[in-house]
Amino acid sequence: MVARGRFITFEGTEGVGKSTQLKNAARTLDRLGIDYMVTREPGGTPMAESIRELLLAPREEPVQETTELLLMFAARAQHLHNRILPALAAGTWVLCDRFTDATFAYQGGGRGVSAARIALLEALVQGEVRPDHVILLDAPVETGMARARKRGELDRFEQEAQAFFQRIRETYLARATEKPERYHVVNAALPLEQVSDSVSALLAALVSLPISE
Ligand code: Z5A
Repeated sequence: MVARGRFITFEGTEGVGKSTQLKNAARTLDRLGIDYMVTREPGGTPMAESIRELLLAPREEPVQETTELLLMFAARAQHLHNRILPALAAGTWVLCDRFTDATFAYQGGGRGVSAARIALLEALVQGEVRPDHVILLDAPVETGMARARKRGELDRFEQEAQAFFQRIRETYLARATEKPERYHVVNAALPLEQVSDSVSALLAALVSLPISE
Protein backbone atom coordinates (compact mmCIF):
# COMPACT_ATOMS: atom_id res chain seq x y z
CA MET A 1 0.00 0.00 0.00
CA VAL A 2 1.28 3.51 -0.85
CA ALA A 3 1.98 5.72 2.20
CA ARG A 4 -0.31 8.76 2.23
CA GLY A 5 1.36 12.05 1.23
CA ARG A 6 1.72 14.90 3.73
CA PHE A 7 -0.59 17.87 3.52
CA ILE A 8 1.42 21.02 4.30
CA THR A 9 -0.04 24.52 4.16
CA PHE A 10 1.67 27.92 4.16
CA GLU A 11 -0.09 30.74 5.96
CA GLY A 12 0.46 34.32 7.02
CA THR A 13 -0.62 37.89 6.39
CA GLU A 14 -0.06 39.82 3.14
CA GLY A 15 3.38 39.73 1.58
CA VAL A 16 5.08 37.69 4.32
CA GLY A 17 6.66 35.52 1.63
CA LYS A 18 4.36 32.50 1.20
CA SER A 19 4.81 32.25 -2.58
CA THR A 20 8.56 32.68 -2.20
CA GLN A 21 8.74 29.98 0.48
CA LEU A 22 6.54 27.59 -1.50
CA LYS A 23 9.12 27.72 -4.28
CA ASN A 24 11.89 27.16 -1.75
CA ALA A 25 9.95 24.23 -0.22
CA ALA A 26 9.51 22.69 -3.69
CA ARG A 27 13.27 22.88 -4.29
CA THR A 28 13.88 21.28 -0.90
CA LEU A 29 11.52 18.37 -1.62
CA ASP A 30 13.20 17.94 -5.03
CA ARG A 31 16.52 17.58 -3.23
CA LEU A 32 14.98 15.11 -0.78
CA GLY A 33 13.51 13.07 -3.66
CA ILE A 34 9.89 13.51 -2.51
CA ASP A 35 6.98 13.53 -4.95
CA TYR A 36 4.88 16.66 -4.40
CA MET A 37 2.46 19.12 -5.95
CA VAL A 38 2.13 22.84 -5.31
CA THR A 39 -1.29 24.46 -5.22
CA ARG A 40 -3.15 27.40 -3.71
CA GLU A 41 -6.41 28.63 -2.18
CA PRO A 42 -8.75 30.01 -3.13
CA GLY A 43 -8.11 28.15 -6.38
CA GLY A 44 -6.28 25.03 -7.44
CA THR A 45 -8.80 23.68 -10.01
CA PRO A 46 -10.30 25.51 -13.02
CA MET A 47 -13.63 26.03 -11.27
CA ALA A 48 -12.02 27.05 -7.97
CA GLU A 49 -9.78 29.51 -9.87
CA SER A 50 -12.95 31.07 -11.36
CA ILE A 51 -14.31 31.46 -7.82
CA ARG A 52 -10.98 33.06 -6.83
CA GLU A 53 -11.44 35.70 -9.53
CA LEU A 54 -14.91 36.47 -8.16
CA LEU A 55 -13.49 36.77 -4.64
CA LEU A 56 -10.47 38.96 -5.36
CA ALA A 57 -11.92 41.42 -7.88
CA PRO A 58 -12.40 44.88 -6.38
CA ARG A 59 -16.09 45.83 -6.84
CA GLU A 60 -18.49 48.61 -5.88
CA GLU A 61 -21.26 46.27 -4.70
CA PRO A 62 -20.70 45.48 -1.00
CA VAL A 63 -19.70 41.84 -0.54
CA GLN A 64 -21.62 40.16 2.29
CA GLU A 65 -19.48 38.28 4.82
CA THR A 66 -21.60 35.17 4.31
CA THR A 67 -21.16 35.36 0.53
CA GLU A 68 -17.40 35.57 0.93
CA LEU A 69 -17.35 32.73 3.44
CA LEU A 70 -19.49 30.41 1.30
CA LEU A 71 -17.43 31.14 -1.82
CA MET A 72 -14.21 30.30 0.05
CA PHE A 73 -15.65 26.94 1.08
CA ALA A 74 -17.22 26.31 -2.36
CA ALA A 75 -13.77 26.72 -3.93
CA ARG A 76 -12.29 24.53 -1.18
CA ALA A 77 -14.78 21.71 -1.78
CA GLN A 78 -13.74 21.56 -5.45
CA HIS A 79 -10.05 21.77 -4.67
CA LEU A 80 -10.01 19.33 -1.76
CA HIS A 81 -12.07 16.57 -3.34
CA ASN A 82 -10.90 16.88 -6.97
CA ARG A 83 -7.24 17.53 -6.38
CA ILE A 84 -5.81 17.45 -2.85
CA LEU A 85 -7.28 14.18 -1.55
CA PRO A 86 -6.52 12.16 -4.72
CA ALA A 87 -2.90 13.41 -4.61
CA LEU A 88 -2.46 12.52 -0.93
CA ALA A 89 -3.97 9.07 -1.53
CA ALA A 90 -1.43 8.50 -4.34
CA GLY A 91 1.43 9.30 -1.92
CA THR A 92 2.08 12.81 -3.28
CA TRP A 93 2.86 15.55 -0.78
CA VAL A 94 0.67 18.63 -1.16
CA LEU A 95 2.16 22.09 -0.58
CA CYS A 96 -0.73 24.52 -0.44
CA ASP A 97 -0.60 28.34 -0.36
CA ARG A 98 -3.30 28.98 2.29
CA PHE A 99 -6.16 26.71 3.43
CA THR A 100 -8.83 26.84 6.15
CA ASP A 101 -6.59 28.59 8.67
CA ALA A 102 -6.86 31.57 6.31
CA THR A 103 -10.66 31.43 6.65
CA PHE A 104 -10.44 31.47 10.45
CA ALA A 105 -7.93 34.33 10.22
CA TYR A 106 -9.48 36.49 7.44
CA GLN A 107 -13.22 35.82 7.63
CA GLY A 108 -13.04 35.09 11.39
CA GLY A 109 -10.43 37.44 12.88
CA GLY A 110 -10.56 39.95 10.05
CA ARG A 111 -14.27 40.18 9.26
CA GLY A 112 -15.66 39.01 12.59
CA VAL A 113 -17.49 35.83 11.49
CA SER A 114 -17.76 33.52 14.51
CA ALA A 115 -15.33 30.61 14.71
CA ALA A 116 -18.30 28.31 15.39
CA ARG A 117 -19.91 29.22 12.06
CA ILE A 118 -16.64 28.63 10.20
CA ALA A 119 -16.13 25.31 12.01
CA LEU A 120 -19.57 24.21 10.81
CA LEU A 121 -18.58 24.68 7.17
CA GLU A 122 -15.17 23.16 7.83
CA ALA A 123 -16.87 19.98 9.06
CA LEU A 124 -19.31 19.97 6.11
CA VAL A 125 -16.63 20.39 3.43
CA GLN A 126 -13.65 18.63 4.99
CA GLY A 127 -15.03 16.09 7.44
CA GLU A 128 -11.99 15.17 9.51
CA VAL A 129 -9.40 16.36 6.96
CA ARG A 130 -6.94 18.93 8.32
CA PRO A 131 -3.42 19.87 7.19
CA ASP A 132 -0.71 17.67 8.75
CA HIS A 133 1.47 20.72 9.19
CA VAL A 134 0.90 24.47 8.93
CA ILE A 135 3.95 26.64 8.28
CA LEU A 136 2.97 30.04 9.62
CA LEU A 137 5.18 32.80 8.22
CA ASP A 138 4.91 35.54 10.78
CA ALA A 139 6.06 39.14 10.44
CA PRO A 140 4.81 42.53 11.59
CA VAL A 141 1.90 43.61 9.38
CA GLU A 142 3.78 46.69 8.11
CA THR A 143 6.70 44.53 6.90
CA GLY A 144 4.45 42.32 4.76
CA MET A 145 2.35 45.20 3.50
CA ALA A 146 5.43 47.12 2.39
CA ARG A 147 6.61 44.04 0.45
CA ALA A 148 3.15 43.49 -1.10
CA ARG A 149 2.74 47.17 -2.06
CA LYS A 150 5.87 47.02 -4.21
CA ARG A 151 3.95 44.71 -6.59
CA GLY A 152 1.54 47.51 -7.60
CA GLU A 153 -2.24 47.04 -7.96
CA LEU A 154 -4.01 45.86 -4.80
CA ASP A 155 -6.78 43.22 -4.80
CA ARG A 156 -10.02 43.49 -2.77
CA PHE A 157 -8.39 42.09 0.39
CA GLU A 158 -5.19 44.10 0.07
CA GLN A 159 -7.26 47.30 0.08
CA GLU A 160 -8.26 46.68 3.72
CA ALA A 161 -6.83 48.83 6.55
CA GLN A 162 -3.89 47.83 8.72
CA ALA A 163 -6.11 46.98 11.73
CA PHE A 164 -7.79 44.25 9.64
CA PHE A 165 -4.42 42.58 9.04
CA GLN A 166 -3.40 43.03 12.66
CA ARG A 167 -6.48 41.01 13.76
CA ILE A 168 -5.60 38.38 11.16
CA ARG A 169 -2.05 38.07 12.46
CA GLU A 170 -3.32 37.73 16.04
CA THR A 171 -5.81 35.02 15.03
CA TYR A 172 -3.09 33.02 13.27
CA LEU A 173 -0.78 33.27 16.29
CA ALA A 174 -3.57 32.26 18.68
CA ARG A 175 -4.33 29.16 16.57
CA ALA A 176 -0.62 28.28 16.53
CA THR A 177 -0.46 28.55 20.32
CA GLU A 178 -3.49 26.25 20.69
CA LYS A 179 -2.00 23.43 18.60
CA PRO A 180 1.80 23.68 18.70
CA GLU A 181 2.16 20.11 17.34
CA ARG A 182 0.59 21.15 14.02
CA TYR A 183 1.81 24.76 13.61
CA HIS A 184 5.38 25.80 12.91
CA VAL A 185 5.87 29.53 13.33
CA VAL A 186 8.73 30.95 11.24
CA ASN A 187 10.04 34.49 11.73
CA ALA A 188 9.40 35.87 8.23
CA ALA A 189 10.76 39.33 9.03
CA LEU A 190 14.33 37.97 8.78
CA PRO A 191 16.37 38.26 5.57
CA LEU A 192 15.18 35.92 2.82
CA GLU A 193 18.10 33.49 3.08
CA GLN A 194 17.49 32.90 6.80
CA VAL A 195 13.75 32.35 6.31
CA SER A 196 14.47 29.90 3.48
CA ASP A 197 16.98 28.00 5.64
CA SER A 198 14.40 27.68 8.46
CA VAL A 199 11.69 26.40 6.09
CA SER A 200 14.05 23.91 4.42
CA ALA A 201 15.23 22.60 7.79
CA LEU A 202 11.62 22.24 8.92
CA LEU A 203 10.67 20.21 5.84
CA ALA A 204 13.70 17.97 6.17
CA ALA A 205 12.64 17.26 9.76
CA LEU A 206 9.06 16.50 8.69
CA VAL A 207 10.25 13.81 6.28
CA SER A 208 11.34 11.61 9.16
CA LEU A 209 8.33 12.41 11.36
CA PRO A 210 5.51 9.84 11.43
CA ILE A 211 2.09 11.06 10.23
CA SER A 212 -0.41 11.50 13.06
CA GLU A 213 -3.66 9.86 11.90
N1 Z5A B 1 -8.28 34.44 1.66
C1 Z5A B 1 -9.28 34.54 2.59
O1 Z5A B 1 -9.75 35.65 2.91
N2 Z5A B 1 -9.81 33.39 3.13
C2 Z5A B 1 -9.37 32.17 2.78
O2 Z5A B 1 -9.89 31.16 3.28
C3 Z5A B 1 -8.31 32.08 1.81
C4 Z5A B 1 -7.79 33.24 1.28
C5 Z5A B 1 -7.80 30.74 1.39
C6 Z5A B 1 -5.56 35.66 -1.77
O3 Z5A B 1 -4.46 35.10 -1.17
C7 Z5A B 1 -6.45 36.35 -0.76
O4 Z5A B 1 -7.49 35.47 -0.32
C8 Z5A B 1 -5.67 36.71 0.48
C9 Z5A B 1 -6.45 36.11 1.64
C10 Z5A B 1 -7.74 35.69 1.06
N3 Z5A B 1 -5.73 38.08 0.69
N4 Z5A B 1 -5.10 38.88 0.17
N5 Z5A B 1 -4.61 39.76 -0.28
P1 Z5A B 1 -3.03 35.01 -1.84
O5 Z5A B 1 -2.26 34.05 -1.01
O6 Z5A B 1 -3.11 34.73 -3.26
O7 Z5A B 1 -2.47 36.50 -1.75
P2 Z5A B 1 -1.63 37.14 -0.65
O8 Z5A B 1 -1.87 36.75 0.71
O9 Z5A B 1 -1.86 38.56 -0.93
O10 Z5A B 1 -0.15 36.65 -0.90
P3 Z5A B 1 0.93 37.56 -1.39
O11 Z5A B 1 0.65 39.00 -1.19
O12 Z5A B 1 1.17 37.11 -2.81
O13 Z5A B 1 2.10 37.39 -0.44
P4 Z5A B 1 3.14 36.24 -0.22
O14 Z5A B 1 2.96 35.12 -1.18
O15 Z5A B 1 3.09 35.92 1.21
O16 Z5A B 1 4.53 36.98 -0.51
P5 Z5A B 1 5.59 36.79 -1.74
O17 Z5A B 1 4.92 37.09 -3.03
O18 Z5A B 1 6.32 35.53 -1.59
O19 Z5A B 1 6.58 37.95 -1.33
C11 Z5A B 1 6.22 39.30 -1.46
C12 Z5A B 1 7.49 40.13 -1.82
O20 Z5A B 1 8.39 40.11 -0.71
C13 Z5A B 1 8.28 39.57 -3.00
O21 Z5A B 1 8.79 40.64 -3.73
C14 Z5A B 1 9.41 38.77 -2.35
O22 Z5A B 1 10.55 38.70 -3.13
C15 Z5A B 1 9.65 39.58 -1.09
N6 Z5A B 1 10.12 38.77 0.06
C16 Z5A B 1 9.71 37.54 0.43
N7 Z5A B 1 10.35 37.14 1.55
C17 Z5A B 1 11.20 38.16 1.89
C18 Z5A B 1 12.13 38.34 2.96
N8 Z5A B 1 12.31 37.41 3.92
N9 Z5A B 1 12.79 39.51 3.01
C19 Z5A B 1 12.60 40.46 2.06
N10 Z5A B 1 11.75 40.34 1.02
C20 Z5A B 1 11.05 39.20 0.94
